Amino acid sequence: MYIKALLRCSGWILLLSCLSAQAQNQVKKIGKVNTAHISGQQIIISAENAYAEITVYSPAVIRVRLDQRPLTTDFSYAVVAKPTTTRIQTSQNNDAINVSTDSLQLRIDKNPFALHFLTPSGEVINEDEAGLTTSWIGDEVTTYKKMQDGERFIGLGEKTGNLDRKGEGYTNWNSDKFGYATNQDPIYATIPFYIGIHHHLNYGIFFDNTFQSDFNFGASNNRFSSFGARRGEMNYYFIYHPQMADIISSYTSLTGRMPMPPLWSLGYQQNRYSYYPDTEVLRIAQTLREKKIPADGITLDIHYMDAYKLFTWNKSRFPNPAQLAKQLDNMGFKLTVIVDPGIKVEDGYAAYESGKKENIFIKYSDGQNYTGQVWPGWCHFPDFTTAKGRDWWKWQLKSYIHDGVRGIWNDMNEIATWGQKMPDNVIFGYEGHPVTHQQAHNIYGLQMVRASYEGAREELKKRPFLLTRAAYSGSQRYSAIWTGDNRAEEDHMLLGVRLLNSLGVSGMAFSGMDIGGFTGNPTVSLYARWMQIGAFVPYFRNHTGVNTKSSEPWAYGEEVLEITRNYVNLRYELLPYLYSSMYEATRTGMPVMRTLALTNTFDANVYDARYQNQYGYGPAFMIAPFESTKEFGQIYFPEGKWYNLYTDAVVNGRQEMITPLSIKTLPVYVKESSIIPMQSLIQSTAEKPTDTLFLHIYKGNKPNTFVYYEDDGESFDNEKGVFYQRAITYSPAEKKIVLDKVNGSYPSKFHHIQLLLHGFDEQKSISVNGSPLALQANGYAFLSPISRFDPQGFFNPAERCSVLQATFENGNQLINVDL
Ligand code: NBV
Repeated sequence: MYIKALLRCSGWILLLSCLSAQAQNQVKKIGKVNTAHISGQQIIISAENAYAEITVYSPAVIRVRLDQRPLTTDFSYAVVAKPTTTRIQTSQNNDAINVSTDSLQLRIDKNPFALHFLTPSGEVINEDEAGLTTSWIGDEVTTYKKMQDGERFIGLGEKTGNLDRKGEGYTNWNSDKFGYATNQDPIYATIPFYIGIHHHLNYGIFFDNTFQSDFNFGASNNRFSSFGARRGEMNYYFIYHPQMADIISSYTSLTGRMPMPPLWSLGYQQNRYSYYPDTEVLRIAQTLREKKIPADGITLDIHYMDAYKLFTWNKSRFPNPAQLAKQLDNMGFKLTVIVDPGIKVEDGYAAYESGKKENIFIKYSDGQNYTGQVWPGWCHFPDFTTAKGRDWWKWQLKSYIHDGVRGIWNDMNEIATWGQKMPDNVIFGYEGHPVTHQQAHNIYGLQMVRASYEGAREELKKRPFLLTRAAYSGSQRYSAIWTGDNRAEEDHMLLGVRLLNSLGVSGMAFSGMDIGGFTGNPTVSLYARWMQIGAFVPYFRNHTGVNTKSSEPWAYGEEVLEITRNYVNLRYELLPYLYSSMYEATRTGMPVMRTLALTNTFDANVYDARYQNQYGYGPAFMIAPFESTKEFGQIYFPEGKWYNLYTDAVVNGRQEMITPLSIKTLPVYVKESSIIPMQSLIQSTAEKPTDTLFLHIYKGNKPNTFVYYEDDGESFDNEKGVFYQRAITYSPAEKKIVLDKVNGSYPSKFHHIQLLLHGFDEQKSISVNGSPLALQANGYAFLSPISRFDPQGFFNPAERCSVLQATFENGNQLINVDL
């Protein structure tokens, strides 16, 4: 009897579990809309198999939430914006609900549920693929979008491969990938935001789901693009603007923008894994000064610690860190140190004891602290998803700031552990709503840099510099990012350019790569070319792995030293331009490194494999990077007129050109009508330039405005209006250059302005606020000749730019220059 009952019962259990296993293996669709309520800017839908909430965030941004369970209040580490009051129109009939803003329309089909995003005039921007729309397989959710004719895809942050991601698929799961291959995926960061481009339209989609996610841009299918995640809600923001720059601006208004970085972090940074002891660090600093390579930073890698134990110093290598930091500071260098999240499990080790006592480590589901192995051995890891964990970290971090450290380099925060298989049943506090590793993994790095930034900022009371390897959307609010353990190979250098360009369109404006390559040793020419490119990336740091050759600028011979000096010098002379471009990133999210697709979105050539590495450095420059082994390079010049930086020779746009290459110069071009502020050469940002701002203007046919920005470069007074900001406008039609009146209360360090006019050959004089001023001819050179090595030279000193120049006083009032 008992056995019979048991058998019957187990049969039921078997049947039920069989049914549920079957359901897990079915594709479940949303089905028909049962009810739809329009309430203000929100539409709440209950459908056959799912629930939806659609919210208008702004005229250009609509959020879509879908789940199999009723939707409740949710939470995001990435999104910092709330919906803004937006004028919308809605209507509803049996077939559809229509929503329109001033910028776009959304049609929600009712049977079955499907979304269509349209321009105000009714063109399809993006729509669900009929028949597939959004569906679930078990808990895994995916949204399928119709692949539009000729559609291209860019973005998704730090993803390898081509600029145009069409035909590829990608996974987001922050991963430590030492010496990654040029097509490896995933690597360190998750930025689930991409831009789709077709038929003169472009749009952005930000899929805010932190579980492992997958994007498919037509990989192994010819029907759809899709995005989905292992679990969690379908939760995306649809963004439409006619211009890509505005899409990036809307995306960064959702996820936040970078704060103004400390000026020193834009100078050259020297690093290796690892410089020690302290005398070696000082020797490197001293040699940079002696060899006249301008530099601002030295970074200490893991060997500064005692047995890799965080928040300690190896006392035999660094007996007096505060004194070292002071000595470096006196020489114009700032110190950055690496921090890893792993806290060594060792009785008596202060950070371990205190972390244990404060109970701030992540735990298995049974409450035991999770232990994983990293550099110091077995470690526990702080829970950065709780205020308590972050506060603990902030408090620990203060010791570095006390010692004079100004930069915090956050490594291994994917979390990376030996074995690379952190268990899923590790629990994270998630601001009071505990979740598993599956949900917290991709945001661990983001929360770590949040804690590091806040801790350093609180203690320093000035701008700290933060660098991170792992990231999620929103990391830009706290930290710069670098692309991890690249290889000292030609194709890796070019991949690095694409990674940074992609990070740029994905909201991460402050980025860098290991210049020179992390694993292996670059050839002499590769080193030289990489250093040239480095001068045109936002975070310019030379770094190399343990057991590699020395990688300082003098390690590759005299000629390379001169080449490097030339470009680092140029970097420093261009700091007013770079700083202003960074300011633009803080205001609008516009990256400093700009794929040509950003402003030439519908020009097929910019996606061509031959030209996809070309990029803009701020609004004025186009860099054409090539392998150092090439003797000729084919360059595409997009629409407009382009000046060769070194000679001022003009090339008309919309054409390809083959140009001879030399390792002495990196091909750099300046867009017509550009406005480029420069300063005299300094050896570090601690040194003051002369009090003349050199303002280069390139003759062109297009009106152009550049917003010039200055502040003290280190404090937060800029947040209180203590800055110097002025729009500089060049209007070719009116033959005018206008320096608008200054905003802000910071006094400029430049009392004079020297105008340098490129391409204005006929001009004899100008008038400044009505007073005539004669122009002087000048042979201007952006680089010094490397004459010793090439007397007749590729870079011929005779081939200088012929500029006309005049100097006048700088003041805060409007300055009107008539040409
Ligand atoms: O801390 C050592 C390295 C560091 O130099 C590198 O930049 C990081 O990406 N770190 C990884 C640890 C592991 C290196 C094999």
